[in-house]
Amino acid sequence: MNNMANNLENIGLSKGIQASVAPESLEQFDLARVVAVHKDSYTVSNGEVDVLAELVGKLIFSASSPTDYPAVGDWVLVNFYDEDTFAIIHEVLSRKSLLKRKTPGKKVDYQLIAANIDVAFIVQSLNENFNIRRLERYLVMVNESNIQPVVLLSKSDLLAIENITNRINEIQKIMPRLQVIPFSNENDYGLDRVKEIMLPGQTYCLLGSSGVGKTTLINNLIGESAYTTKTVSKKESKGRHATTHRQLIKLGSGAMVVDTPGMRELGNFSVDTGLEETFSEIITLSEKCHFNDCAHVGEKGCAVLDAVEKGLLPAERYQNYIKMTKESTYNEMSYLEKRKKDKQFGKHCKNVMKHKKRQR
Ligand SMILES: Nc1nc2c(ncn2[C@@H]2O[C@H](COP(=O)(O)OP(=O)(O)OP(=O)(O)O)[C@@H](O)[C@H]2O)c(=O)[nH]1
Ligand SMILES: [Mg+2]
Ligand SMILES: [Zn+2]
Repeated sequence: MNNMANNLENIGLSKGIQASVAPESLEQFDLARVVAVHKDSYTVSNGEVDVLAELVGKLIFSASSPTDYPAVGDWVLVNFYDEDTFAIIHEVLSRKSLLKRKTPGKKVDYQLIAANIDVAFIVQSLNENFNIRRLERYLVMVNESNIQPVVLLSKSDLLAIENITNRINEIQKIMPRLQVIPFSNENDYGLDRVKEIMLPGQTYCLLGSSGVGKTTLINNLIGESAYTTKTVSKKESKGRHATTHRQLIKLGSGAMVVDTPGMRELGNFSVDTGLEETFSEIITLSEKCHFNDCAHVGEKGCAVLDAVEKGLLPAERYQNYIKMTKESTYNEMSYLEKRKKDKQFGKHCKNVMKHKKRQR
C-alpha cells in the first residue's frame, strides 16, 4: 500500500487529493489517474502500468453534465481486474482545477480539456501564429480555472532577435506580470528555461493552435520522437491535426504534461474571474466609471472609454474584452436555459445516453 502511494506520487498524487478520499473508499477501490480519454474508454495509470478502463454504469446514468465524466488528469476510484489489465472507474474525485471550453459551433455544451493541471503553457509561434487577442482568449480560460499561465513563444529560430524582443515587449507592455519564454525546438534556444520551471510531481498542459510545436516540444523534453508531429505544408495540412487526442505524459524529470490537439475555436462560458484577472487594468479603471453598473459601451463618465480615447488602453484590447464579456453572458444564459430543459422528466436520461453515444 505504501509502495502504491509512492507510485501514485510519482504521477502527481498530492496530499490534498489523498486527503479527499474517504478511508472506506480505499478499502473498496484503488486510486488511479486518467492518462488518456478515448471514444468509449479510458486509459488509467496506477503509477506503474497503463490500464484500459471503462465507466461503471451507475456513473453514466447519474451524470448530468459533461463535467461528471473523467478528463485527462483526473484522479479516479477504480477496481482492477484480470491481473491489472482492465479497470472499472467508479468515481471521479473532486478536482483541483478543470480546463474546459464551449464546444465549437452554436451548441452550448462543455468539452473537458484536462483536470488537475498546475500550470498551463499557452503556446504561440513567434511567426504566423503570434496574436495577442488570441492569447487573451486563452488567458481568460486558464485564469478562470485557477491555473497559472505561462506563455511559450515557439520557433524563435525563424526570427531575428530584435523581432523576438519586440513581440515579448508587446505582450509585457499590457500584461507585465505574465511570464513569457521564447524557445525553439530546432536549435533548443530557451529549452533550459522551460525545463527549469517544470517541477517533479506537477502537471502541465500545452494549449495552442495546431502546428505551433506543442508535440515537438514534448518530444524534445523526452529526448526522442515518441509522439507524432507533422510537417507543416500549407497545401495539404489545412484542417489536419497531428495530435488527435489528449494524453498525459510523464517526463524523465518527474513532471507530467498533457498534450492537446490544436483548437480552432476557443469559446468560454461564464468567465468572471478569468476576465477580471486577464484584463485587470480594465477592472481597475472601471472603479472610476460614473455608473456602478457601467458596461463601458457609451455610458456617460465611463473611465474605460476615456482611457481608450486618451490612448492609455489599446482599442483592440478593449474591444476584445467587451466581445468576451458579451459572449460569456450569452453562453451562460443559453447553457442555463438548456440545463433547465434537460431537467424535464425523461429528457435527462436520453441526453446521458446521447452523450455516451457521442463519445463512442
Ligand atoms: N522552425 C521551427 N519549426 C518547429 C518548431 N517547433 C515545431 N516546429 C515544426 O512545426 C510543425 C508542427 O509541430 P507539432 O509539434 O506537430 O505542432 P502541434 O502544436 O503539436 O500541432 P497539433 O498537434 O496539430 O495541435 C512540425 O513540422 C515541427 O517540426 C520550432 O521551434 N522551430
Ligand atoms: Mg500535436
Ligand atoms: Zn465604464
